[in-house]
Amino acid sequence: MRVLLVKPRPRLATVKGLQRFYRLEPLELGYLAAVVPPRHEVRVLDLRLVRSARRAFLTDLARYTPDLVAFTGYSHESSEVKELAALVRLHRPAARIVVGGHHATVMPDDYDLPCIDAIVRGEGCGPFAAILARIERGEELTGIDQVLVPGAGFDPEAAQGWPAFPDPATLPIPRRDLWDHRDYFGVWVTEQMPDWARLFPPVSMVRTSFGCKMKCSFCVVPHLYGGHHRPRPVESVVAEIAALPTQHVYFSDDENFIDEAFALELADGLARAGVHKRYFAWTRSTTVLRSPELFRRWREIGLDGAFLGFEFPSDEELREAGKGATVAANEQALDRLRGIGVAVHAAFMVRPEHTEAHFARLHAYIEGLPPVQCSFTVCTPSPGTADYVQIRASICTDRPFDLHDCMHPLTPTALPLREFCRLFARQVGDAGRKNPLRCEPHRVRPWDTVRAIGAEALYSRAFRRMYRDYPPELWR
Ligand code: B12
Ligand code: SF4
Repeated sequence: MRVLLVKPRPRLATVKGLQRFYRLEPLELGYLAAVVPPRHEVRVLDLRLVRSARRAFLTDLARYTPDLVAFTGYSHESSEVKELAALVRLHRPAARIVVGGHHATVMPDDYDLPCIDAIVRGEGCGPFAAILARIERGEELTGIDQVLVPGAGFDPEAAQGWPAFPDPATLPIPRRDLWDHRDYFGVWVTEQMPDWARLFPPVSMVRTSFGCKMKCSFCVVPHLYGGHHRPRPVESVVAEIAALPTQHVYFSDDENFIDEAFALELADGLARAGVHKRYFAWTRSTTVLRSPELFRRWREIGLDGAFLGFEFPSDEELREAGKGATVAANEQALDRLRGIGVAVHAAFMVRPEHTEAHFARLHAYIEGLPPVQCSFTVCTPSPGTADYVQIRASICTDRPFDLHDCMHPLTPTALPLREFCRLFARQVGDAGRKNPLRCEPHRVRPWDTVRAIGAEALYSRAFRRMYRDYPPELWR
């Protein structure tokens, strides 16, 4: 069999803007490829890499003539996935079509369509291997764990609840030989950035664990993994990192250090194996404050940067969001990380109901912080959660999944939408000036400077024009 694994090209300018800073490996497809037996051929088609996604897709379909086409997709990519699946049905009617990924997990019924043969929820390796085996034997795809079959057999009951995650020790090492690692990069800002350091080095993505033990009310992760944090075996992660073709590693974990014992063991394992790489990881302020030694250890072995969810500039809002942290804790964590030489990427959220006064307060708060990279999202409940069901009646667009990038407000904004977008874009632009690269003198490669300025301009424009993604009657 010939198996084609496809990562769609996003449509939203906001996501395309983000991709100018981070275009990370299609790791999910590397995992799936790893369970395809060697007797079959497998190919990864990453449509983010091409200018004309449709043309590239149709060309690949005609040349590679796959027997099975499998798509991954976030919610904002779901319409694109459906259209590509319909093209497969039209041009290669005999090929089987499988969808998986985040949208399939949270909203499987949205993929209950005649152009799709199987919808996989949750971790895909086991179900995908089972699907391949069934197709090879010419059998039906019904009755496989975590797999829903569209059409008359679609089981709405099975689409409820959250799929169980397998033992992380059973997962394969992703196949990175199916893409060119030089196509993937991330903006790499460090404290005391060395002169002429590469700003956009090639980056690999590695998952060391699933889930998070915390239960922030706005976050889908506690739903996805049942409130558990499940690490992979340390030896397997060390071997994977040691074999990476890149020096820079972006961890795709939800919280890398929440299990202190595991994180320490991993740091020691990497050090013992003589692995010298640079790392970027996601964490929370309470973890940083609880485990200062752990972060010192990680700094020693190469931790350059950490993503820290500040979320809101007031304790009241943090309490309401169930974040379990305070403004003071966030600031202390920032100081502590900077103090040991770890650059912080502080993430903030705004809410659709925010007024000019909220934006002004957020602005003033960020102005008062020491040099720090900042990013912003709009707090939007995740499809598939009870919070989402609650807001569903007030969703202000008829295509909420297409706009679910955590940057487009889904419910009516208190400010006129165009004004909301203007203030949001201004906040993004102004916060750019807090970036350590801008605040402290560094010699940056000229081409990297041009690239960063261009990326920032496009990103900011995407936010300013975000209102155009809604019907005109909502703009004012
Ligand atoms: C790391 C990460 C990122 C990274 C890298 C993403 C990338 N690959 O380019 C960065 C920071 C760049 C990023 C960006 C964004 N992200 Co993000 N990200 C994550 C995070 C934390 C982990 C995703 C990951 O890569 N996991 C590792 C891989 C191996 O696991 P996986 O993707 O789950 O894949 C497994 C299964 O899903 C399944 N599977 C996947 N595809 C398929 C396909 C088939 C056929 C089958 C059978 C199975 C299958 O098997 C896979 C193998 O194990 C998740 C949260 C989470 N825990 O899921 C959010 C998350 C996926 N991101 C999200 C969003 C919204 C975004 C952004 C739009 C912007 C934003 N505001 O954060 C952008 C969009 C990027 C894009 N290109 O579209 C949302 C998606 C919500 C939704 N309903 O779609 C999530 C869930 C977080 C959230 N806020 O709710 N993200
Ligand atoms: S700490 Fe982060 S990953 Fe964990 S529940 Fe809160 S927001 Fe989600």
